[in-house]
Amino acid sequence: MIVTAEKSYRAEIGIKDGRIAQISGGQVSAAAQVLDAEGKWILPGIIDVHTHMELPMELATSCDDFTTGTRAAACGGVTTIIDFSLHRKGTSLEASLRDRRRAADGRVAVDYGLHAEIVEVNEAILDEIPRLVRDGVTSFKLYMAYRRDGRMVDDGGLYAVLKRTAEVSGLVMVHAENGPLLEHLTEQLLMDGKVAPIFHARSRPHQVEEEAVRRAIYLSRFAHGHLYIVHLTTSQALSAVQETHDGGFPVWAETCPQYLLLDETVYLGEGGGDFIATPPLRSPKDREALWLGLAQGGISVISTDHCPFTKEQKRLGMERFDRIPNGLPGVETSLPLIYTHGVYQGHLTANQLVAAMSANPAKIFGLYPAKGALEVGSDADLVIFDPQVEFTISAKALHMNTDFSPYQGFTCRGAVQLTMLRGRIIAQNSQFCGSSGYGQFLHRRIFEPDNCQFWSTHEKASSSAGGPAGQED
Ligand code: DUC
Ligand code: ZN
Repeated sequence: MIVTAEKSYRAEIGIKDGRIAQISGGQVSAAAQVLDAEGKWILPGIIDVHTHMELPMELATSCDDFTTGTRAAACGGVTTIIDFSLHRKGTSLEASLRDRRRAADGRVAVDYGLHAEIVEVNEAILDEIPRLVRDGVTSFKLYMAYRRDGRMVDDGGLYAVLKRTAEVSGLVMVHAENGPLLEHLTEQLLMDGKVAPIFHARSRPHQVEEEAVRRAIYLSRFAHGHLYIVHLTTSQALSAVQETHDGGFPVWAETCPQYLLLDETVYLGEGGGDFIATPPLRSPKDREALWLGLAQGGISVISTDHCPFTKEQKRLGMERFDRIPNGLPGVETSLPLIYTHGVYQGHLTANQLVAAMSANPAKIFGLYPAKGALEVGSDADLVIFDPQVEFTISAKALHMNTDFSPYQGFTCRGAVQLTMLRGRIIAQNSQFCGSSGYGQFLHRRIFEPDNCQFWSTHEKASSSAGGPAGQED
């Protein structure tokens, strides 16, 4: 069963020279090797557009490097990641991209792209934007928080980048949290001796996110910009996005498995600090709103914000919630988790899963239809997925370079059986069998907003949205 963003149907796929050469109702012509996928689904490879391999933070560096992280990605059905350059004040965007490519090239097991991070805005930086877009780096990431780390940009800087980027058909991604507000709330909590992990959530209540999302949208409208909100987590912020769509202005939003599956009560349990991520985990009500947002099209993408730390690394900051390295592992587990909790439990159709995890990211980030599609001419990036298999997540059995999984003990229905990248099998039955360095850097095309207004074609979600069988047409 071939499952794309548009439809599910039975067919055979023929692959030649790393690309899909044929899709037919009957047997494909003379093949050197035949893979039997009877009873299984074939999905386009998952595209995770938000990962942080080897990201240095105040007390620790995220513990997957480009080698381990992309091997784990392959085992999880991910064939493309988009990570970030690490921009520092006083340096050029181009230099930071060069450095990051040096860290990744020759080590990545899946194809990859880079978003250009911008932590300082001036004329020289703005002048780099058109050059980068021309060279295939078409998306730029800005932070409205993280002042202490020197990453926060102010509203003037955000406006300027939105404007310049839209002029050359690029896309601006924002981490939308009000930095000064959350710093104030954090100080107040610390002064009151409130240092436990749950206060991470209290220091960043939904107002911190909603205000920043609304402000970013406001600035984007003023600048005629192209805005993509990373890791959206609350019903209030989602309403801001939906109101903007209803008003006829486009804005794109992603969420992540942790915000769909977990809630803030984990901060109260033993090892609560291990779950610290930014934004924080939210309420069960928010989780429901996010699933609905995905089904109705307000949220276009599921990425992971993969940023793993070991338990030992997390413990480095354990005495104070704001010191704990923030981030969660996720690149390897996203597909089975979203299948189980999204499709099998009826929040999404199988086609909506493929849209959010493969086709939409490919369209938004300039990779479609080479990636994100199963069409003649597309790269043969695909997953053979067995929707019947059950397994229980255990950090020990995963390939990510951490001893912690936020989903430890979760039972999944549906497993990745095989991952193929440009015609080559890179993982099979949870074993990596690709090679580091086979992954290629992707020069991406410009952003085309008219091809990405997914919410306008979405049907309103109904109780029949999902189900184990998916949608066959
Ligand atoms: N959030 C995280 O949890 N980790 C890395 C960066 C981010 O924004
Ligand atoms: Zn992130």
